[in-house]
Amino acid sequence: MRSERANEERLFKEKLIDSANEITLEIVQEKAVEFRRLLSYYRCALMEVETKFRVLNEEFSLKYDRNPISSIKTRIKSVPSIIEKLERRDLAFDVDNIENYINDIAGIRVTCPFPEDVYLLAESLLKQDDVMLIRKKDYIENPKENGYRSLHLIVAVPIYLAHEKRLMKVEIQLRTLAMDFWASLEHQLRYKKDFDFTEEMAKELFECAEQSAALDKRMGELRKKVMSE
Ligand code: 0O2
Repeated sequence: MRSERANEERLFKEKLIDSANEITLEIVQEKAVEFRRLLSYYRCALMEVETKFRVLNEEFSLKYDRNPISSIKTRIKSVPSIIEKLERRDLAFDVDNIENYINDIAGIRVTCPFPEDVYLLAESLLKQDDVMLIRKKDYIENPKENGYRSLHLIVAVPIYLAHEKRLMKVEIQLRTLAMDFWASLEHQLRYKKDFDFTEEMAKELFECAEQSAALDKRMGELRKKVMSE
């Protein structure tokens, strides 16, 4: 049942994106200047947050002689995805709507070797007095039904322009290498075009997520032993 619904949702999403492509040019041209300016603010916010993580990585590598960050990826949501999300919420394509109602225009994904690193980084970032937490979803403590794990934070950070300071929202996804491996492959498999994802396959993926979480736990325990030597 669940996989049927997922397929229906996928088809619906593809249709929406197709129709969005047709109207994208027209809409974006009409609001090109303000829209491009807004996206540039989000890019600045991503630079700010990425730097904060790089600074933390530097500090922890000096202090503990190892890096809590394996990789950092940033992305700005694509125009068709922005339009799709607005349409899903019955909102017009408008910079105010985008800023007020869409939290993941700017996204940053940080992967870490161990689950402890995820929480250490999140805690250190949220302690900073220019980082405001808007929403937190802990899919590590409470994994999604399909097995997905990650710590999601929506934060607002200031960007300093020539004549003003603006608060911009950024979605942060923190996860271990194992969680990232699972999520990347799950995404590839689930959204493969013209393919019916069966219930059996969903079960198999869920079991892979459980095994991957068990591996994270074992590696974490091993790390503790090594560090206490
Ligand atoms: P993309 O291209 O990665 O950005 P909201 O954004 O608040 O409206 P929601 O559902 O509350 O929507 O957000 P949530 O649960 O915090 O998750 C959003 C993002 O997390 C997704 O973004 C994915 O990147 C990731 N994610 C969530 N669930 C899954 C999952 O089951 N599998 C995988 N592989 N990734 C997941 P987008 O918008 O889907 O796409």
